[in-house]
Amino acid sequence: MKDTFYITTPIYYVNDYPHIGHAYTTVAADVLARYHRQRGKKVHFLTGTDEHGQKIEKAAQKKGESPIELADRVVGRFEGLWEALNISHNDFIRTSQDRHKQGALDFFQRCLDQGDIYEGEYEGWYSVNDEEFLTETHIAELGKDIENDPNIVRLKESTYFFRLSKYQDQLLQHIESHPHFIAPESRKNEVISFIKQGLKDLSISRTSFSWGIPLPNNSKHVLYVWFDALSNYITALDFHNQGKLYQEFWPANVHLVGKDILRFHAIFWPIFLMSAGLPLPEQIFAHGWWTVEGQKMSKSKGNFVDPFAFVDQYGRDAFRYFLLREFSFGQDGNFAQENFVARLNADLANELGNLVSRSLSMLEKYRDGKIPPQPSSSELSEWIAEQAQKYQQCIEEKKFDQAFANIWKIFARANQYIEQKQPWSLAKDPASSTALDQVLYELMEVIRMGSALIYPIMPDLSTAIRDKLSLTPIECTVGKDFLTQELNWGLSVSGSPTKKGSSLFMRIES
Ligand code: ME8
Repeated sequence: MKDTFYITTPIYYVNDYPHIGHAYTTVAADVLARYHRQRGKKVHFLTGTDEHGQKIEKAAQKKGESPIELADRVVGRFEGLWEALNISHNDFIRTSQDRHKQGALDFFQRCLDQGDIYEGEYEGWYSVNDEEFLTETHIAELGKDIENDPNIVRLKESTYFFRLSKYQDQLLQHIESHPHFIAPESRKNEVISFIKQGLKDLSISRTSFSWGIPLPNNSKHVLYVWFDALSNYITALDFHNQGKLYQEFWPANVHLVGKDILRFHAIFWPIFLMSAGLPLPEQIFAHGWWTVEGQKMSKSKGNFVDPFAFVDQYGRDAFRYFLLREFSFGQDGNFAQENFVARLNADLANELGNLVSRSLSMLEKYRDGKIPPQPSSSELSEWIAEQAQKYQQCIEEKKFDQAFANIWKIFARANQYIEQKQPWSLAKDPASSTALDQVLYELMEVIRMGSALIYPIMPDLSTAIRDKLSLTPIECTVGKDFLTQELNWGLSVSGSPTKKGSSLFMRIES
């Protein structure tokens, strides 16, 4: 098994402030990064910002500042959000950095040397918002009104084209022979049918504005922003120097993206890589789209969900959990305040919060807060091991909602176990002392294992629970599968002190 894991998010445009959609992809990547670290892999987790192009230039002009001033200002907002959400990225790339510009040009040069780039003239439509060349069919598909859409412009400019068409068959073969290359399956089928309609050569340089990376062979041109942006996945690994990171981590294990930018990642990016003679990433996973209270988020509606506000009010772990638990990764979903509150109350306050607080209260009351002796057998251990196995399989397949549902089955079962065993009755009869020890020990084991299972999604909570059990936080050591170790039954040490402390979650009154 490969002992490294390289995961990326899209690099986000700096024309706007981050919202729930950006948080979604980045939290998902963080969960996978933490999960693999916890299992002993050497992880590299990259995120960053996409700062060049016409869209950014235009946004800066509107605000009366230079593009780099705009980028410098907005980038702090993204970095601040990742800190607020406890994102554990190893690197943050900005496409305005020299390391990126050098690497992007090396990448371009390789394709040029390969004979895949030729000079010509592009005449047609361009969406500044999506930084995308549009065909008439595409415009019709999107239902755009060219005449009245200020973001769609007519271009007629000299350009360098990339021979996409040359790689069409090779790409289809790659997709067929690597069944997990594009996921989920439904998205893969969309990409395949798009390719089969025939790929047109792609314009990869622009001349009608200047905010970009000038081409080495013709400085009147700047690199098309998507060629520039996609190359971040290797430039951040010190591709320019063929450095240690590049050697160690390329090809990526997974590029997480939203469905809006799948074509760029599943068609352009692999083809550029083929041309440059570089290996392709293992997987491109496209997740679905959030709407808010049933509506698309937009500036005109002013309905962006601000992640900072939710983190401030409900805590970062609760927000992280909600994002990935609410609907399956790959599908579209809707954000409704009411569902957010209901989810937090049911899963966090009632199921998990209650389990921890009543178990530790009973331990305090009946056993002076000390973990009882380990029983000779366990009623729950086998079943829990099965659920934990299912959880791991779901995480590996990026089925986050199901993964967490499996953990919550364990908590629900433990709560039922309390009802069934009635420790308060056992405590009344000295002859039931061993039976009571067993119940309390089993509960401590569930909570201990639970703290390891929830670590990737709720790292603070994991640490807080472990602290109550006098356990150190989850270890992430390369080469050591800490999760598997923690899932062994019987690691709670008899006589260890526990502390009930304050509640983990308070019910939210709507
Ligand atoms: O496209 N629901 O950047 P971007 C879910 N710079 N996810 C959403 C979302 C929503 N409503 N809105 C945004 C770009 N996202 C390019 C990428 S990569 C080489 C260059 C997330 O700032 C989702 O991941 O428009 C989507 O793909 C990404 O933000 C787009 O971010």
